[in-house]
Amino acid sequence: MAQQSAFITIIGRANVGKSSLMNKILGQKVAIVSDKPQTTRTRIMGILTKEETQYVFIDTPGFHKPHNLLGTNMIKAVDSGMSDVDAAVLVVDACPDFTIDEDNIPAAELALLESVKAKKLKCLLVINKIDLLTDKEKILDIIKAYTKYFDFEAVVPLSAKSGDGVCILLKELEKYKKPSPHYFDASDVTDQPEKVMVAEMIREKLLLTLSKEVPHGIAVDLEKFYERDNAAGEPIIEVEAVIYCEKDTHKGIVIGKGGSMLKKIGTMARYDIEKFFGIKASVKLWVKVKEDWRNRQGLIHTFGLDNN
Ligand SMILES: Nc1nc2c(ncn2[C@@H]2O[C@H](COP(=O)(O)OP(=O)(O)OP(=O)(O)O)[C@@H](O)[C@H]2O)c(=O)[nH]1
Ligand SMILES: [Mg+2]
Repeated sequence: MAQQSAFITIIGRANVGKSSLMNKILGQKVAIVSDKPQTTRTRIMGILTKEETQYVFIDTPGFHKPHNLLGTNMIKAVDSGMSDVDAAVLVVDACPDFTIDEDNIPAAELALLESVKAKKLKCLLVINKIDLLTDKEKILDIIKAYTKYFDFEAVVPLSAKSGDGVCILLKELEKYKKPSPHYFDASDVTDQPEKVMVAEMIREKLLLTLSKEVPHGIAVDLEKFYERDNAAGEPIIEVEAVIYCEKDTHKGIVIGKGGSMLKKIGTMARYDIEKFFGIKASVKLWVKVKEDWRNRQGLIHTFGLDNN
């Protein structure tokens, strides 16, 4: 059989579970996940090759009204993530902290659907987090509310957490494959370089550990990332990273009392890095301040956050 491929973009508000869904589909974590909004900052590809068919998923930042230049870059990444794709998947939360009805759909989702219409994209609706729904009847109300605004190709309620319903989505996505050579090797799972993935693993720990506005103003830059043999002749990955934050007060919080917070973040990140590469790792972290970096395009570029 000739090779086929399908490019599918995953769009939605922040925190609805777009990255969780992509990771579940791939069976591997390629995009970081957290309970804080705006976790994903760039377009991230996830690749699933099943014999002659290659699916390329594009995980995008949560759609929101930007408050700084980084946010503007993120919205550009959403827009370009919707270009040259075979279909879009709009992910919505089955259990938001407000009641969904036809007159109460978040503005961000309506704006995304307008973009989908303007680009004449085919779009599927995924209602995520159904594991949190005690009354499954609510799914019908959600479907009614969203289908008022768009003629979706399919509606799939699922749980990216448990995996319930994910295979139904994959079955639906089969419709969008087209004869085409594969763009990636069958063994590839993402387009992200290993160095970026390691920086992201560290940022994920910062997101999980810190609160309020501190984690949002953080960027992680890998200064060193290499493999060497230790004294016993075993391979070890050496990671040296700088955590940039926006204020001196934030720097103090990231370091913690006697360096306790930084140590905790380093240990958590080392665990993930060792699991991912299957060998030992050493993680050294520094914290520096770059005031208002989220409004400085040069720094946004240095941190690799303008891939749109
Ligand atoms: N209970 C439950 N939680 C979920 C599910 N999917 C995602 N979550 C949680 O929802 C939160 C947000 O998940 P993400 O995958 O980071 O969401 P996102 O849409 O990629 O968010 P941004 O990158 O900020 O736009 C995390 O705490 C996830 O663990 C689900 O199916 N059920
Ligand atoms: Mg995400």
